[in-house]
Amino acid sequence: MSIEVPVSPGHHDWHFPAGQRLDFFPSSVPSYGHSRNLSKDNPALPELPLFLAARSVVLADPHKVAIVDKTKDQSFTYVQLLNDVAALKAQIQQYLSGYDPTVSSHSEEPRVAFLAPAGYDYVVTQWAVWAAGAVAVPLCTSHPLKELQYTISDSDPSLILLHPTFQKFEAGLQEQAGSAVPIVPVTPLTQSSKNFPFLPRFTTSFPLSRRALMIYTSGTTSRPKGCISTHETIVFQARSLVEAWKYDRSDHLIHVLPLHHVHGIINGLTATLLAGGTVEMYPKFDAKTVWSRWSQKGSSTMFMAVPTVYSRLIDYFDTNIRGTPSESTAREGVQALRLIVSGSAALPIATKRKFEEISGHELLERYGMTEIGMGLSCGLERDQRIDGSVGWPLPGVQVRLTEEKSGRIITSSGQDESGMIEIRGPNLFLEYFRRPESTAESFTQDGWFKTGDVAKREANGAYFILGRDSVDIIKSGGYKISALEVERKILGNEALSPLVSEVVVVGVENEEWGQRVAAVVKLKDSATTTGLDLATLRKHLKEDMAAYKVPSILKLVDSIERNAMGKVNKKEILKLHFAPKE
Ligand code: MLC
Ligand code: AMP
Repeated sequence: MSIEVPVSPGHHDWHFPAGQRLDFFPSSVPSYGHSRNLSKDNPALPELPLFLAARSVVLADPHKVAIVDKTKDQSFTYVQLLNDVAALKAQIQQYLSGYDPTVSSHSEEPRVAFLAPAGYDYVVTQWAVWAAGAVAVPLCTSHPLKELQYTISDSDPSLILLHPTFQKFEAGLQEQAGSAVPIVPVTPLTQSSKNFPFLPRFTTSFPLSRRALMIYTSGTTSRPKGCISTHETIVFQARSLVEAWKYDRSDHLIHVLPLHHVHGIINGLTATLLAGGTVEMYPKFDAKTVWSRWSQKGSSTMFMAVPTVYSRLIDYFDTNIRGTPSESTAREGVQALRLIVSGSAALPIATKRKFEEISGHELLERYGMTEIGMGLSCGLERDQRIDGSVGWPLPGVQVRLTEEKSGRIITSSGQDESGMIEIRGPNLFLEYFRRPESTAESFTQDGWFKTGDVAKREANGAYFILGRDSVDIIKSGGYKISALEVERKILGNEALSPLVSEVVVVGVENEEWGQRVAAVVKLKDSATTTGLDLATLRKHLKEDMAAYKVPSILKLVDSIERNAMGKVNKKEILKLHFAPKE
């Protein structure tokens, strides 16, 4: 069975009572629930804040574009978005046999996993899952089957929605999920040839304390955990950014980030749509495309990315634009943007400076995490952007530093001080899915989330990230990678395990990537003649894990140093094998 999302207005006949078209009555947009005695079966949307915000955009401007889908080369209005969401939500509900989010006796919301390319179909799917009161589990489009299968087995979904782009995974996902879990192809949506003149019906919302989103995140354990946020959390996170960075309806975001992490989902998609702006969505970052769009002065107002993306944009400019006739158009185009933000990893000051020389923009740096959304941010005003600093607590977010060993709270003394960052506020996630112990361990007794990041706070209250407490967490290109997971995958890989005796994975500092994943490998005696090269290691590992987690450095060694307890000191390994040459 397939979910048929209607693409022609003909399927939406019940949306078109004569004489009440939006075009003619923009200030009094009819909503079915109030204006007509229509069948109760008409798809309706719960009054979630995001949907209400979208409705108010439609009321103000029925033609307002929500999404520009660059793969389809089509634009989609807010009113079409709400209608498509309502239609898909109704169909999702049919699969969630009898689940009703308004009934509080449901202790666990059903999970709906979905795999869709970044674009309009992704947004409709995610919003429709939210409308159905289920937990959206966005799968990563660059994951190989085995990693998708892990996410499926761990998130235990009741339904999987699969975009045709990823049809090749259907059999493998079905095998993992079992025959009781339907895998339903979602028919891609197209821009309607006519307008959608009516808003869907709205009904009272279920409680916002219900679980809404599950994002897989790596930690100090070897397996990624599902981090669950509620509707309340998501809306709070997005509103806090809207307030701090002043998103509004005139904003147009060029969105190039993956949509299985908070940077892309919350900062990019949700906050912009909550503010009534337009999101121009690309399936993947490409420096040439971004420069070409920026060169069309005034066509976008915002851009958000990880430091590696800025490094790529600088390289592209230097190689292809600087000194050419298009240089001034490109510079003026980017200069006209309102806001350009960097985050998810430390922004090297050299990158910040080079980008500023080209664009005139001093990148706004902020700090966040899957479990907290965004916590700290430099200000919109130029004098609130400090080199190397991630700024001050965002609206509604509490931040404190504690002493690493004792847990003592470091009170502001008017002096520079450093410690572990702890966060509290409505921005915090609810739990790691079905991991009560990990959840409990990650909070202090008084409800502060222990981020594992170490920071310095200066006398003016600005925070500077100094690094992570654990060497087992690597950040490469903005992705968080567990060194332990990579080690386990190498030792467990069918082709590699006969060759590898011991392996240690570390993050090696790198200007472009932040860190690169490096594997220090001692081969088995039997394998010393065959050897192992980086290409072979990467080829085999890419079957088991996302390419971004796969080591890009391989160091073969005769022995791996251990202390008297048999433990590896990764800081020593880094010094020994990867210290910069004098
Ligand atoms: C890609 N590769 C990576 C990588 N990304 N390797 C290490 N680390 C990464 N992040 C691999 C590719 O698989 C490829 O391998 C090779 O590197 C070169 O690929 P590419 O095509 O040049 O790279 P590209 O696909 O363009 O990706 C680069 C990137 C991407 C920077 C655009 O990594 C990216 O989108 N990063 C953003 C991640 C993100 O959104 N993080 C936010 C997490 S939330 P091969 O072998 O095929 O050549 C969070 C909280 C917060 O952190 O604060 O925001
Ligand atoms: P993730 O778990 O993928 O959400 O990654 C969150 C982690 O990214 C944080 O715990 C930090 O270590 C890191 N991070 C996010 N933003 C910044 C930043 N601006 N500077 C340094 N590190 C950052």
